[in-house]
Amino acid sequence: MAAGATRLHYFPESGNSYKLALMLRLCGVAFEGVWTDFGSGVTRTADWRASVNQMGEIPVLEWQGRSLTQTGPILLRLAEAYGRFGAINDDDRYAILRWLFWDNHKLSGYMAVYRYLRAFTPSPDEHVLGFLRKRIDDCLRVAERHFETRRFAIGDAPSVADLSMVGYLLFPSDEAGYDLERSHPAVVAWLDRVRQLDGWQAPYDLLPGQRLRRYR
Ligand SMILES: N[C@@H](CCC(=O)N[C@@H](CS)C(=O)NCC(=O)O)C(=O)O
Repeated sequence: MAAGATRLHYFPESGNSYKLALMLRLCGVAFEGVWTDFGSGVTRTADWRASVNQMGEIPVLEWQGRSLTQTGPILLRLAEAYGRFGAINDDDRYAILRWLFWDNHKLSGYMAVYRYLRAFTPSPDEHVLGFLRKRIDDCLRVAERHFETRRFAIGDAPSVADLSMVGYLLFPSDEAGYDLERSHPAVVAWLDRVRQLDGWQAPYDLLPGQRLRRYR
């Protein structure tokens, strides 16, 4: 294995960071967290973009001497490297990619923006929140149907697709304001199965440090 510490650039509220932290934790890989002052806008500065991530996004994973961004391909790479939560055949590979793309575009994509605006900004536009909420409702409907008949995203075994899709659903429910217990029992049962994976930890336990100001 190439030299170099495993370091995760994160902020505690980042569900995308949680996806990688959870994967590393479940694979038994120790990592150093690099708390990033997202709230102050550091990821928007030209300096940070030039030196850490040209895309201006958290998370960034320093791993085996490389600097990696975008959780989807990172999760696939870690799965390959550690032999956990990956595909065992071409159909699985396709299924994992299918749900990773869906999650990035839809479930996590909308949930991340909605929760951030709702809980961590002082005066979010109610029309924007309403639009996002409708999109999330539809995503959760898709997930609910899916988990009525499956234990995990692509079948009986957990994969990186699950670790991506749970990214924003395991934070305290008052942040996004969804009472999934009441509205989405199959999603909750799936989240419980993920919680039971050996080594599982909740987001704020895995990603400690100074928090963003809460407005709601
Ligand atoms: N598709 C990216 C999403 C990363 C992302 O959107 N990260 C958020 C924080 S959790 C961010 O840095 N947003 C800044 C922005 O969109 O300007 C991934 O999977 O890594």
